[in-house]
Amino acid sequence: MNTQNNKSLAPDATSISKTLSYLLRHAPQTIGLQLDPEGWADIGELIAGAARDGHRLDRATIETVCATSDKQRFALSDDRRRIRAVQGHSTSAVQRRYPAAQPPERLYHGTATRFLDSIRAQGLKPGARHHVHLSPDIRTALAVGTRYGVPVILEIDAQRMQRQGHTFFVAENGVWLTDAVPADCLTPIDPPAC
Ligand code: HQG
Repeated sequence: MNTQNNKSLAPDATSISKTLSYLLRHAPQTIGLQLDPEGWADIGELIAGAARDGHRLDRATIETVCATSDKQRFALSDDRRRIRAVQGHSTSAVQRRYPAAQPPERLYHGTATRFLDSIRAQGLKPGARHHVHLSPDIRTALAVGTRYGVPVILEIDAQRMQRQGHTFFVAENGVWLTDAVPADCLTPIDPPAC
C-alpha cells in the first residue's frame, strides 16, 4: 500500500480513511481480506490483515473515522462487527445491489477540462469503478473536479436519461450512481463564483 508515507507514525484520520477506502473499495486482496458481494468485511480480519501489512488500526479508531468521515464513506453493520464502503468500488469481489431511486431533475459531475473532449465524444464512463458518480449539488461536483486539475462541472439531465432507459441508484451517503451518461444528457456549466 502507498496510502501512508510513514507507517510507524500514528496515522491521522485522513490517512486512515484513505487506507480504508483503498482496502474496502479497491484492493482487499493486498491484505488477504475477504469482502462479501455487498462489500462487508469483518472488522477483526481487517485489523489483523492491516497489522500484517504494518498498518496500525483498532476498532475505536475505525468507528471514529466512520462516524466523522466528511462524505460518510463507510458504514458499520448493526452488530458493529462488519464495515463496508458505501460506494466507489472497483474490486470485482463486490457487486452491491442498490435499490433504484428517482433522481432530482438535475445531477452534477465534476471533472477536469482536459477530459472534456473525450467526454463529449463518449459520454461519461465508469472507468475502473462500477458506476459513474454524480452529486445532487454543484459544490460537491466542484470539489471532485478540482482534484484532477482545472475543474469543469457537467450538469446531467437525469429525466432525459430516464427516458432513454437509464436507471439511477443512490448510496446511503447521498452519492448518485448510474451505469453511464450519454453525451447528449450532459452540459458543461460555469462553476459558481467562490
Ligand atoms: C472521467 C470521490 C475521459 C471522470 C468523489 C473522472 C466521487 C472520463 C474520471 C468518487 C470519461 C474517473 C468518484 C470519458 C469519465 N473520457 N474521462 N469518456 N468518462 N471520465 O475517480 O467521479 O472522496 O473513477 O470525469 O467524491 O471522479 O474518494 O470518478 O474524472 O464520489 O470518497 O474519469 O470519488 O469520492 O475518476 O470520483 P473516478 P470520480 P471519495
